[in-house]
Formats: sequence, structure tokens, C-alpha cells
Amino acid sequence: MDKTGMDEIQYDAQRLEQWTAGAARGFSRRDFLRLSAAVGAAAAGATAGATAAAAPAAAAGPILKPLPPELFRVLGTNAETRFAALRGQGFHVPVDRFFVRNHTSTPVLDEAAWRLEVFGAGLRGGPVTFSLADLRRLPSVTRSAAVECAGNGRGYFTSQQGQTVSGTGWQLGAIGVARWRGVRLGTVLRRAGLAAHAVDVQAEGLDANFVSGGVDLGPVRRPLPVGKALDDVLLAYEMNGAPLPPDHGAPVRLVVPGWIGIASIKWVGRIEVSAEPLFSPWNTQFYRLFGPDYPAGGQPFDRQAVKSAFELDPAVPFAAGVRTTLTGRSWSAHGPIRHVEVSTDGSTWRRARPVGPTGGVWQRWEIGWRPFAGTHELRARATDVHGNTQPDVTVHNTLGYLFDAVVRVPVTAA
Ligand SMILES: Nc1nc2c(c(=O)[nH]1)N[C@H]1C(S)=C(S)[C@@H](COP(=O)(O)O)O[C@H]1N2
Ligand SMILES: [Mo]
Repeated sequence: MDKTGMDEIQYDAQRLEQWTAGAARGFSRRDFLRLSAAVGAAAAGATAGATAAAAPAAAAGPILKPLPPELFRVLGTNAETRFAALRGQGFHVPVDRFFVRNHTSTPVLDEAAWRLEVFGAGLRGGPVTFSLADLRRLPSVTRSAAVECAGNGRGYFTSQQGQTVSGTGWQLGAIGVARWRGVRLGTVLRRAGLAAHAVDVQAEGLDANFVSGGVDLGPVRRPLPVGKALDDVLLAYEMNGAPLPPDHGAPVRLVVPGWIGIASIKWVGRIEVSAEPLFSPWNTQFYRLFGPDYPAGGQPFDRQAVKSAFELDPAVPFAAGVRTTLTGRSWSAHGPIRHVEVSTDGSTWRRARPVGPTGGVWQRWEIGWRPFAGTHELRARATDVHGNTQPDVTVHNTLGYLFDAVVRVPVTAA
């Protein structure tokens, strides 16, 4: 099977087999066993042929909300937003078109019975439990933030750079910006008795354990340093002014601004506050940069990159000789977008006009264009206030994360 089209579940299973067989480059079986011990996973039993164990979860109707084809592209247990469906929409992405990335399936949790348990050696005392009503009684904050999958744009490593990568073959629609309301994670941690010696904070999802290559890796979880946890992270219970929908983590999820989507754990049930660094498969085996240009053992990363997308369907031809308005969005996890340049002829660049608020999580933009009959290649390139911009080529990593190169969009006019 074409590796790019593989679901991440299959990829993960395959990767585990490679490690078990000692075949993975840059990540030895010794590393694998060491990390497995560190996360308490009984990993040594993984065998070739065990990949089928991951399959049933993927087949079980993993997303609950409707996924009409004009709004979404479905990829295994995930669904990406079609950027054409964002044309004419405002700053925030409505839930009906907000992408979903599920390791297994959306669980339906009873919010009355739901509890959050905060525990660990980084607290001054024992575990502390919060109900949803408890969280709602704490001071709330509302904040616009993006959730973007680390693998957003992964498909272009292959289609544009001719490289082999593993995982969900997203185009650029694995991002959404919403208005989240909730309580600061810091507020909850302090209520729970956060100690001065706390090191890491790790939320765990209440969705099914993630099974990969026949190995139960436990609940989806990933540690945050306590500094980030106390900074701008939310335990969100509302999305765009309504209760958080099931697919996006109801009743409560983390929202970790600027960081890769996996940090924003959905369906949070427990939060460990540790007195030492924590590891999980989601910051060691997955969500690391592996490849010849990265250190042996992989390069950890947390923050997203700079990207731009046109709000159009490349399959729909433009009317030749007729002036049209191209629209799009650009974003950087490092700061606001300073400017966006667009090329319609493969060589010259023009500044796009900002649309709507500037200085936000992402920037909407537009630019006029009158195409002649024939084929064209559209490109958009953003630069943020710190000077971070988009290269022509992204350095390859085997898992296909952080694709930030300028995407070339072939279109026709007739
Ligand atoms: N519990 C849990 N949290 C999770 C996930 C998951 O599968 N289970 N997926 C993560 C990933 S990889 C991403 S990109 C975001 C996606 O959030 P969304 O589905 O609300 O768009 O959720 C993150 N949080
Ligand atoms: Mo993700």
C-alpha cells in the first residue's frame, strides 16, 4: 500500500514492528525497550502479524458528527476540513466543518458522572477530584486558539517533494481555529495543591486505549512542562459559544495554544503532575522528527510551523478572462502574520490584502486575479512578525510532521 495514504494507526503498528525487529533507523530496539519500560508498556511481545489488532477500532464509526463530502475529506478515523468550505466563513471555524483527529473513536461520556482526577508526586497532597460543575464555578477565560495536527500538510511531502512518509495523508485541512471557553489549567493545578517541585503535567484521554502493533499503549496522553501548563493552557468546556461537542472532547479538553494538536488532549479524565520528567509514546515514539537530518533517537518538538492555504477546490475551473478574488488563510504558531505574498504565474509575487482582524491566531487574506485560459499554479507564502516564513522545500522527516513549504496548487481556467 502507498505509505502516504496509510492511516496513522497502521503506521504506528508498522513502526512498532520495525523497532521490535531492530530495523528502525535512528531509533534502536534498545531505545524502544528502554522507552517501553519508561512508559510501562508491555511492548516486547509485539510480533509481526499483530497489526490487525489495530483495525477494529478504525472500523467502528469513529466520528459522530455528520461529515458531508463538501465540507470534509475523511481519512480513516479522521476527517479534514476542505479549505473551500472556509471561503466566506468568519475567523472561527464552525463545528460543522472543524477537522477531527481521533486515534480510535469518539467516546460519549456522561457529563454528570464525569470527574477529573488530578494526582501525582508534584502535588503537595493526595489526589483531588473535580466535577464539571466544580470547573464551571472557577473563574473562566475565553480565548481564540488553533488546534492543528502536527501532520497537517503531510501529503505534500509525497505529492510535492516525492518523499516517503508514514501517517495520515492530510492536505492542509487538519487545522481549525475556535473560541474556547474554560478554566485555566493553572487555576485547577493550584487548587489541586501544585508543589514548587512539580516538573511535568500530563493529561490522559478517556477514549479507548491506543493499541498499536498488538501493544496496548494505554490512554492517549502527552506531558507538558509545568511552565507551559501554567501559561496559556485551558481546560475547555465550550467551543464557539456552545458546550464542547463529543468529537472535540466533551465534556472537557485541553487547549494548548501554539503547540501541535496532540498536546490538546480531548476527553480529559486524569491529569498527572509529576516531580520528574514524564514520557509517553506521544512524545517519544510518535511526534518526534526522525530522519537523516535529525539526531539519532529523533528530535522532539512541540510548536507548530508557518502555513498558508487557499480557500478553493483545485478541481473547480476558473472562468477564463474574468476577474476573481482568491482568498485564503495563513498562520504561524510563533506570532501574528506580517504579510502574505501570492504568486499566480510561478515567478512574481504580489502582496495579499489582509481580511478581518490582524494580529490573531491566523490571518484571512484576499487578492484579485484574472486568469487566462489554460493551466496555472497558485502559491501563497506567509511571513510572521518574527520573520519566520515558508521555504520552497521542507526538510524531510519520516513521520511527515511540520510540513511548512509553500504549497503549489494547480488550477485551470476555461
Ligand atoms: N484523548 C485524545 N485526545 C486527542 C486525540 C485523541 O485521539 N485522543 N487526538 C489528538 C490529536 S493528534 C489532535 S490533532 C487533536 C485534534 O483535535 P480535534 O479532533 O478537536 O480537531 O486532538 C488531540 N487530542
Ligand atoms: Mo494530531
